[in-house]
Amino acid sequence: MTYEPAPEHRFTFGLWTLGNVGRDPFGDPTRAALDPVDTVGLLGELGAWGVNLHDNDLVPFGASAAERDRIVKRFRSAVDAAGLVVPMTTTNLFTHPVFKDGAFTANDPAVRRFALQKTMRSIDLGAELGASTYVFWGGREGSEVTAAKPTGDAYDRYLEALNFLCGYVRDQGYEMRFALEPKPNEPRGDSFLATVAHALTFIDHLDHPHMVGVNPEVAHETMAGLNFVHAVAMALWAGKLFHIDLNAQRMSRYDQDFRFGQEDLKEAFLLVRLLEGSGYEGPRHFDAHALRVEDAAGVREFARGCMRTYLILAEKARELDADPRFAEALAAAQAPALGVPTVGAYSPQAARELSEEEFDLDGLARRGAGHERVDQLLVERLLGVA
Ligand code: DIG
Ligand code: MN
Ligand code: MN
Repeated sequence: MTYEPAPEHRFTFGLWTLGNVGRDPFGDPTRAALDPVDTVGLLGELGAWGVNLHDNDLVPFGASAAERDRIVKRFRSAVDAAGLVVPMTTTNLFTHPVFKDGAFTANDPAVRRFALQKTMRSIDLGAELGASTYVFWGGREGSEVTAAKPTGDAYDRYLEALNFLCGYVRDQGYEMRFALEPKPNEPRGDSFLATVAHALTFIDHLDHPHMVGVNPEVAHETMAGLNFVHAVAMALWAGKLFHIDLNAQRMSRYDQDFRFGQEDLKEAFLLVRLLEGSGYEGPRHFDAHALRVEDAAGVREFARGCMRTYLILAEKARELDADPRFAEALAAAQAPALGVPTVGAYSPQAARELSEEEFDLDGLARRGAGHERVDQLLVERLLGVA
């Protein structure tokens, strides 16, 4: 296999990823900004399927309607010329100082109303570009002083905003679903939708929960010290994996947004194996950027690396699952038995039978679980010695 990315792999990048200029909290940009049209051309060359964007990645904040239309028309033709699609768009509700205390959860109602207005316009842009998924990352939706932002009220305002915007999409007749992107903190001290679990709970309270899913990001659950594969598996189990942000991250550090596979390779492998085996047909979106130390050539290397690593890991997952020794090890670990119902639906008879059942507890306690062999075979596959 050549590991050459192609559109059928559904790899996407945001304009902000290849266009990352290398700024960090302690340093100025190390790279020139990229014209979105150039980014689109580069993605087409590299074999990506699509390109994503925040409204202001393309249309500068405060641009006139005429300027906005000119920019969008130019972008649209570049996307078409490169043979790409725009599967996802989102709103920048975090850069402008007006959002310093939040957007949908700003204490000031005028800021909240402006955030909704900006998002409606950005949703219109997404629909115009053909996006079927609209992401909400609440970068500023959080607090540093808990007492200054009553948390229950914040959830009420967040819910009100999402309900209003679901109503807007339905009213406009847009074929669009929303994906909430959790993150535990940064830039705010603590974010309101911190993890996939927070987001799934929140979705249940919406007027139209079927319209809303999640966009889990590797770095974000990892920052919180959580198992990202579990988070994605729960989103799939709930039928709510509408999108995914792939990158790499070391635990308990600020969001690093590293190249996919740059850190925990086993977790990246297990994630690719889960996605490829789950029937998930959405974009494989790399919300990541080249290291600040890189130049334009390094940015290309970064983008190629994200996609190549994904394809290599997908091949290794297929090889592992085709290896009879692995199937044998899984059987010895009773992995297939976890897929068998324990008792099935409740009935008085089932309860009676269960209460009369006897167990060989010592025998059960003595039984080895066989997990070491499962993991060693996986590790040896990854190390290329299988
Ligand atoms: C950060 O991880 C966020 C923003 O880049 C964007 O709103 C979203 C889309 O993937 N991810
Ligand atoms: Mn991130
Ligand atoms: Mn993201």
